[in-house]
Amino acid sequence: MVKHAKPKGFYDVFERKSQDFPAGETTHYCPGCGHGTVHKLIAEALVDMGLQDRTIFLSPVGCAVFGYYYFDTGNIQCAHGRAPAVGTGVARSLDDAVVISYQGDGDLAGIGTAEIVHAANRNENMAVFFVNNAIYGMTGGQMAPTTLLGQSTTTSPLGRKSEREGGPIHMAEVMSALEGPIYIERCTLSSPAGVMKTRKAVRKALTNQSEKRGFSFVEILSPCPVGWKMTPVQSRSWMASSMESVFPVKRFRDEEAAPKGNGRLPFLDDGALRDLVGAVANEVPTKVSTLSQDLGVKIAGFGGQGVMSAGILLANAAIHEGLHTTWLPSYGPEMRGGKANASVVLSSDAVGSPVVDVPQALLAMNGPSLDAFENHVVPGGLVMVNSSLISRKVERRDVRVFEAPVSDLAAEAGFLKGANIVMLALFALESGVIGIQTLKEIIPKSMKNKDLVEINLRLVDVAEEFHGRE
Ligand SMILES: Cc1ncc(C[n+]2csc(CCOP(=O)(O)OP(=O)(O)O)c2C)c(N)n1
Ligand code: SF4
Repeated sequence: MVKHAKPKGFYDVFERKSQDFPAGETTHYCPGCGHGTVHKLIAEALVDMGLQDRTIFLSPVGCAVFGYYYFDTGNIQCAHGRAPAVGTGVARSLDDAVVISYQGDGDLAGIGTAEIVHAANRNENMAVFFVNNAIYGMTGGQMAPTTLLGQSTTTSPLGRKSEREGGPIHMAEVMSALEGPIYIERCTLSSPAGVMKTRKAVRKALTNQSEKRGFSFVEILSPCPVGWKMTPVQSRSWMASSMESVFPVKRFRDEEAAPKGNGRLPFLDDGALRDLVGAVANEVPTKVSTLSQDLGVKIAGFGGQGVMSAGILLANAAIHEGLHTTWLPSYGPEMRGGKANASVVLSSDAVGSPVVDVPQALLAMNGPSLDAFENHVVPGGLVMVNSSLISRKVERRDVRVFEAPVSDLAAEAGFLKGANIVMLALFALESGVIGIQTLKEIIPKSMKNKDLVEINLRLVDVAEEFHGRE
């Protein structure tokens, strides 16, 4: 008896799947579907090649959306068509990762066309397995970019016609028009021989990926018996008789000489990043602060109030104190005078996400900012209010409120534009998150316009005096 074992690249029991389906030992794919075959080829190869622990498998939107139910690897389920963008981020931040972008034809050649073209053009370090079944399987058999001329689908019931729907897109050929990719091959699952060739192509792409040679693209013609309304056997014959003449099975490119090692440049190495951030980041931290939890700060106002530069100063001050930090600007659609806010995260450890949806502290420079973010502040958080421009009171009873007429204080000192500095200095004093002395040290180093250093330092003194009086 021949016993076909499940590759160790899969989980023994598909526990996640069993939440939705009764059996946890089989996949959700229809009988005769090519996804199962391609999954198996990948899972076996990962184990045989010792790559499982390094692999990040990117599943698409499409029938393979639940790839993470099955592959016992790192997994990320990506938004429709966006796996190459996610893969770019993974490949560029984890040097050792084996990045697999697994995509259907709707995902890769429809909604994600731009993503795949640009990732390929940049020769990103990833292996792309493009499962071309000439139809949108998951959503019930609509026409895909790769649907053949004459093929009827639920949205091309009369058969695809080039004058009406355009012709099928040949993605391996599109890839071949780009200089980036190092390996491009089209394979087919129509016969056992085709499956064996696909097996080789999968391994070749994974070898390239494990050696960090660059971008590999394997298009796999794959049956969708259910979407095609055929039996599994009929679907194989149709692939051989129809699909393969439209999509010739061949190797388009194999740059065996592509250098090993991570040929891609990092976006910024540490040194360049430090230069960009400015002199501040090149300094040894003055003290090493610790925070018991990540602190999200939202500084909000209208364009021109300096909320972005206040955010940068806060981030620089945090770096100066040995903390990790991120700064994320958000602008309204207007060029000037629109809404603007800066999200700053301070942490004792690497920051997971720069997004601040639920701030621990809100620095509201004007009324609309308080209106927009008051309710987002965590209970027990701090709300700092520019009472020069905000006449209403904070309605929340579960937050700490500190009001200060920061615009008036800045104007009285002769520099209205420095209201942001007064606000930031008051935040430092009120929260204790960064030292006021740190702020004073950072201002001369961070400000490009040296003429403004003196007045901004005076504004910190103004804030100290005000805080002392309160
Ligand atoms: C942004 C977005 N648009 C559309 C959809 C609906 N949708 C889900 S899967 C799919 C097509 C999948 O087809 P394909 O990539 O060929 O994969 P298959 O299911 O055939 O394996 C579409 C259009 C979606 N989920 N999200
Ligand atoms: S609909 Fe088609 S692609 Fe989706 S699981 Fe079924 S056979 Fe496979």
